[in-house]
Amino acid sequence: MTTIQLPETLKWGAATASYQIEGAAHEGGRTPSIWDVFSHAPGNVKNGDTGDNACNSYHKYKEDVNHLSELGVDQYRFSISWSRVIPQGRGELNPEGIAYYRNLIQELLDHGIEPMITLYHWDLPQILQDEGGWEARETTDAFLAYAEAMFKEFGGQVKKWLTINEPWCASFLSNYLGVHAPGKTSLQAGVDVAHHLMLAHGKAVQSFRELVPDGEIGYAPNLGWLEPYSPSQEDIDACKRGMMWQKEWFMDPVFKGTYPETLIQLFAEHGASLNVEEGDLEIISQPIDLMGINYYTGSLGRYKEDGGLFQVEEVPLDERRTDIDWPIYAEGFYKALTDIHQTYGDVPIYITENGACYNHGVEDGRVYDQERIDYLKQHLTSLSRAIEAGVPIVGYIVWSLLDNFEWAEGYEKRFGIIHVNFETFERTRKDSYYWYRDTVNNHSFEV
Ligand code: IFM
Repeated sequence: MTTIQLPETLKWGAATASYQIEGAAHEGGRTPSIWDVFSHAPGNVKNGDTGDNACNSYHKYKEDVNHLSELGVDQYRFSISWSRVIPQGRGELNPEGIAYYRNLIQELLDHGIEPMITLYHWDLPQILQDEGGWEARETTDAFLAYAEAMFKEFGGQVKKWLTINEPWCASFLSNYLGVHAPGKTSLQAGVDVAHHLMLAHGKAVQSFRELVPDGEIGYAPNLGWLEPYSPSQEDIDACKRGMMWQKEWFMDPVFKGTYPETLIQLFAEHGASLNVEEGDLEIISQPIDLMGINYYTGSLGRYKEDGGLFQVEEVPLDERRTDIDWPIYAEGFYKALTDIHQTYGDVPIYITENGACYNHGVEDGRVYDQERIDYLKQHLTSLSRAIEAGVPIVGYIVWSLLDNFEWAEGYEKRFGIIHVNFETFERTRKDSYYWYRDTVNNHSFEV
């Protein structure tokens, strides 16, 4: 047995997102988001699942905060449903929506848990989608107004903020690959949405400085790791191109004020142009206070002539995969973190998401999810090595507190450390909940 010791100063947390847990889709003055419309259209989500009820956290938030409190975490990362607080997308605030988040925040603070708010975790009000959604530049101003309203409402109590969750998913996965809402399949739409999300991020950061001067703000891109299949230059270059789509495309504009030329050209070869107006990159490259990283998986990458846009195919490292079929690659977590540090410097890093999908059910009141514990141990070991290597990691936030609506996969895929019965909404703490509680309390675990 070896003890993995993590710094006493490391902040621990658990994360969720509004559409995935709240339910109450038609209550409290909320209007539909793009995910309501997308999930209700046949064929988009497995088993026809929707987020109408999700975990019913809208009504059960006090119970959820109690689970967090007994878990012993320092922070809870949740997102605000834009269409719950501003039902028309722009303009008037909805007092019931505001009250819901105000109560949640107060409940957290009363239990000594620091709230961390994500402004955009993919649930754009449908009313704005009908006006062009993120493909329209005007949506960045609607987002700015929404962000400013939230800073004014909650900035007095909430000091940690994230603008956009996983901009790659909200742009390319949703508008080019068509897997997520709004389900488009146009590369041009993907490129436009990606740029507008980053512009919206920059505008919100600018305004945050005035409205919450004592707060900290960042964003939370997702990152996988591609390890070259062989030392051949072809495989190395293919991996670089593949990584660039998630890494440089979404990080260079923030940290360097540029987009990677290689991808601009590649997109152009496939008929999509990057439309940047004067001043956009200055806005996007506002200094941020914290960098969120969402890491789940990695693979070997091999050059393939007909391997899609980037001519790379993913080759799994071995047979180990989670129940969502994602290869497990904890070494890639270490490599991704040290690589980000080397490329972008000393910005404080939060792991804003890391976790595993295993679909265990409840047996005699217990959930035996040793596989999730193993996954977390492997990834926290990599995290500890990255900290030792000098990467300024300040927090680790597990995904997720609760089993929830896993987007296009519906309710079958379970990421929670707490099991949720989606008919009764009963919560059952999994073995991983107790393991995480001990790890959080001791700042260490055994391997
Ligand atoms: O459930 C999602 C989350 O909303 C964003 N990051 C990845 C998670 C697992 O797929």
